[in-house]
Amino acid sequence: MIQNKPSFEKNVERHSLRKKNGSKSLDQILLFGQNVPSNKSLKEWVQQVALLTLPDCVFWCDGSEEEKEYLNERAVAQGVLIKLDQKKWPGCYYHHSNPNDVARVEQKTFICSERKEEAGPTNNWAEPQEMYSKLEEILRGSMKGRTLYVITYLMGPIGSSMTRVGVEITDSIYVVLNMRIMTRMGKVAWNHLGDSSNFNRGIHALLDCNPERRFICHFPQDNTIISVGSGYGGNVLLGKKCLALRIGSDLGRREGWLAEHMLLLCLEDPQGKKTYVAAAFPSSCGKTNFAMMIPPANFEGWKVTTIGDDIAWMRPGEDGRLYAINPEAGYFGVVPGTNESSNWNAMSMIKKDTIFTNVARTPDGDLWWEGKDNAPPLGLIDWKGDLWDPLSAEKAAHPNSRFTAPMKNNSALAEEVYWPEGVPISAIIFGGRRANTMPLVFQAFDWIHGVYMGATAGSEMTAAAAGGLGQVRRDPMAMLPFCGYNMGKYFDRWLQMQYQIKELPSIFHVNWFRKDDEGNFLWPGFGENMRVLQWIVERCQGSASALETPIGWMPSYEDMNMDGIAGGMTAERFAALQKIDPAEWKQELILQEEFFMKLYPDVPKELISQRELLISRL
Ligand code: SAT
Ligand code: MN
Repeated sequence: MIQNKPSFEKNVERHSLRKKNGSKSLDQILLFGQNVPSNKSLKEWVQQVALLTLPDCVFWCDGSEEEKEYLNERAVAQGVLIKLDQKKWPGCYYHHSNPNDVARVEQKTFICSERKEEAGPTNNWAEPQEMYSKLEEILRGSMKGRTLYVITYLMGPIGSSMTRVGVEITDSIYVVLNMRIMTRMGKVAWNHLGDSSNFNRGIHALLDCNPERRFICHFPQDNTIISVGSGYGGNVLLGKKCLALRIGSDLGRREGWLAEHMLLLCLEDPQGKKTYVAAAFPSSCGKTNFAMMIPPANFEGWKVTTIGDDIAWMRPGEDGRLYAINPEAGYFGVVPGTNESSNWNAMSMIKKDTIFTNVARTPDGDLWWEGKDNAPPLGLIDWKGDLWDPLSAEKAAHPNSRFTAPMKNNSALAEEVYWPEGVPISAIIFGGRRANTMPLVFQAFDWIHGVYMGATAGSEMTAAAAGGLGQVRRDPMAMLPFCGYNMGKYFDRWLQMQYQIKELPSIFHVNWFRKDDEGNFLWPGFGENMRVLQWIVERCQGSASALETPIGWMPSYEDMNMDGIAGGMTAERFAALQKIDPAEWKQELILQEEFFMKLYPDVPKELISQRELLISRL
């Protein structure tokens, strides 16, 4: 068991919990932790959950360094984490997940709003009381022999009026250590919460990790989340997709703001002028790489810094502009393909204090993944924990293997990430992974047209969600799996923004993934995406020109800075990248219509007429 007891384990407090009904065992709960917050509603709720789940002890996480050391040791002793070679990977740990539990499960994700129409046709809905009863049965006694951890955390910068408090109860030490990186956790959140009972209530129980008993349920009317049967990030780090997006979008609907699946970056031009950009891409389409981009060598004086890589909360500011914060404090990024040239910043960031999940490792504590700089070392152990055969077709690292790294280790971190009021957004970018149809870049004519572009965006499915790999599906604003209410109403919320904001951001669409007839990518991507960003920024500043086309404003070859681009770029190749193919657009419009039909009758009429206008222009 644990060799070195932390100082606070010596002064364990014994706390008596009297049971209301004569169910077995729990008379005493051990309270770990140097401090316990004084908040009465928080304590009462934790007690209720403990009486239901019957853990051996309750551990109140205070977020201290000492606690982190203790939990890491405890996780290693339990076999949940493997300590990596600390010379090569200081402060880094490794986790194998259950092979049946490696991605978000959208079929098992529910929005349990009071009425089915509130969840809308794109979400799974369940009647809230039925779901509560079912989950209560599943949770009953589920933490026997285990520790119940209480994670009090902030989504948002300290001192921000946008910041929300969440409390996640979990019996997974892996979740605690990840949440510690992904959020501002412990005392800082107790202080922010004070005596208020206004916090998101999240319960997570690992159970036996059985896909049959895996449910990720949201109760927006109660600001509550219950997730059982999974240990995978997106399903169990409840602050992230569950609170910051699904519950968050619903809060935004009621309160007049937007919770978005967007990265946030700051672009500084050689004159020192800063432009803030928000960009929505579906999971595993390169958001983290884009948010940490290093401009090509000849972009002297240009600087990109990261505010967020996954989630943005955006609200109208007093000056009439749209302000955004990143509610998170860390990155949960896809590992395969990360190397010094694809993402130098991420490579240096994940060298310390990082938790790796489902990459490949060696018995002596080194790591490897597909697309890392070096050849696989000998004796590699694959993501499932088996000796890897280099001749086999199996990947050594799971395609959705992840790093969890604190944002403070990102050498390109923008100071603005700590600003309580957030940053004013000038450009919003929508994108997806499309082998055809979608040009490299175009700009919306106006806000409504831009909302239509986002609402009809499609993308090929990736390994971040179980099933459907490679199929194109509509993924409006990259929010299909994350919108906590009726998608048609969500489009309305976007349209409403035009009345709340005086200086509306310009809206763009990008596609880094277009291919030629032989299946080769037409665009080099990664740092070269800076060329597209430059045009976008100059469009916002009114200094770049563009051609009017049926689908929007487009740069000509001359409008783009192609000096020194990797692999070269001829005018012909650029034309292929930007081509508007009538046959492909015909197909696209059919798919859009199918999607709108699915959302009927809640698609705003403005968007239907945008589609008609597009047809007539084409
Ligand atoms: O697994 S997560 O949902 O957190 C990441 C993603 O799919 O975007
Ligand atoms: Mn994401």
